Amino acid sequence: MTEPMTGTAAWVLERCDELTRHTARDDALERVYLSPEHAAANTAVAAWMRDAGLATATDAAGNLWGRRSAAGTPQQPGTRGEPALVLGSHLDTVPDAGRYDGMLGVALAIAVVHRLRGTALPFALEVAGFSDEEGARFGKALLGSCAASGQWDAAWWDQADADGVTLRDAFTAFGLDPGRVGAAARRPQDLVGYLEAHIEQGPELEALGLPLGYVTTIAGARRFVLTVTGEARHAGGTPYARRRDALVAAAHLVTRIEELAVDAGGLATVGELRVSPGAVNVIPGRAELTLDLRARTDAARDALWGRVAAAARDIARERHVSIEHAETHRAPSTTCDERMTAAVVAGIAAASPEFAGRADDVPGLWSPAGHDAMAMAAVTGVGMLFVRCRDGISHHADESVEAADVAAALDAYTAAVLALADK
Ligand code: HGY
Ligand code: MN
Ligand code: MN
Ligand code: MN
Repeated sequence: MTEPMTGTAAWVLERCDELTRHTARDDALERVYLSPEHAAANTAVAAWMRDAGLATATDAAGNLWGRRSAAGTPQQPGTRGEPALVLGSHLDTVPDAGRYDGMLGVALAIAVVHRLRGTALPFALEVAGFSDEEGARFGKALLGSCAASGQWDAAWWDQADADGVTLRDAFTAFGLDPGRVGAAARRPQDLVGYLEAHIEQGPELEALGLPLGYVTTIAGARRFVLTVTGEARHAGGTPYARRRDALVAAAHLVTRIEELAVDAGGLATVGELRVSPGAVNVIPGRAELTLDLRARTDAARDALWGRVAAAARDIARERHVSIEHAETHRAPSTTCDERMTAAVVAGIAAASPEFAGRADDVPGLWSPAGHDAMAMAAVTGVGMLFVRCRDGISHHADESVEAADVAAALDAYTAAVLALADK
């Protein structure tokens, strides 16, 4: 089969297909931070970047960068003295992932660079392939972009994965020096702004019958590990009056969390539940569950957490167990930058026949899904371009996009960069 022309939607889709090869499992797509698959994906994407005329480098946190100068020549990422517009997204995935969450944004960014070859710009252009947006391995999300925006917290080093490997040990095993993670931080004065193209991961654009939209604000999630401790006892010999069943208590908590979230108009997800000792004839003595909380505002999210914590205290008392929590991630809700967003809107309006230049018709969406743009907002203005995805499905192998929408996104993304270059 002939390779699609670089800088086309077909080429972008082909890259997303190719990246599915770098996975920890042969039955699903899973590529987590500091894994062999992460290294392999960085190698593959770096080759695509160089082919697009970028010089490439991996930074001190495992993020992949490609850069061209304002004049259009390959230039070492992070070069100072010539501020850069960064086009980025992430290369890591959740377990059983779809192939477009993150990867579409990186492939689109490289395609834009292909489109702009030979075009001088008033700023350098960098493409970022962030290394850990999902937080799937260590619990803390946005690790790659937090390092790139100078927000790394030494408290994260001891967070461990399901096998007990700490972030610090995984860093070293990957060939990175924990002591140098600060070197990944980009300076505000070296950045013009940050743009990210991403699938919507929701149903709004499909409901509107539109291929593209821009992002107004991005929800900041708070994530916790809740540990329920009861008492492991014999399944036959222990009467109910003597039981302190950690799993039954956790089950009450899970359904109560959903009731509280629905009442509050927030979003709560218990994504993982580990029970021990885990035998059919032993009453569970311990249940550990993860909790992801989001809402339209940080205040609403925090109020929801307060009610969840109170419910946990009530259930602990009623069921004679203890319920402790540890917060593993917290990100502030982010409002996208006016100038970056105006460029995204202008790009969409100019590039999509649905809008025929009418910027006012371009839909602005709240993003309940988190993105690397949230971290990059700490050092530069951010703008996001959303691409319709079928039925809003994401974090699932059935994630899918229309080639025509990807073509519209590529045109719009390129036009947005040129709008910032005032071309
Ligand atoms: O969880 C999220 O919202 C994003 O996909 N990391
Ligand atoms: Mn995701
Ligand atoms: Mn994503
Ligand atoms: Mn026995």
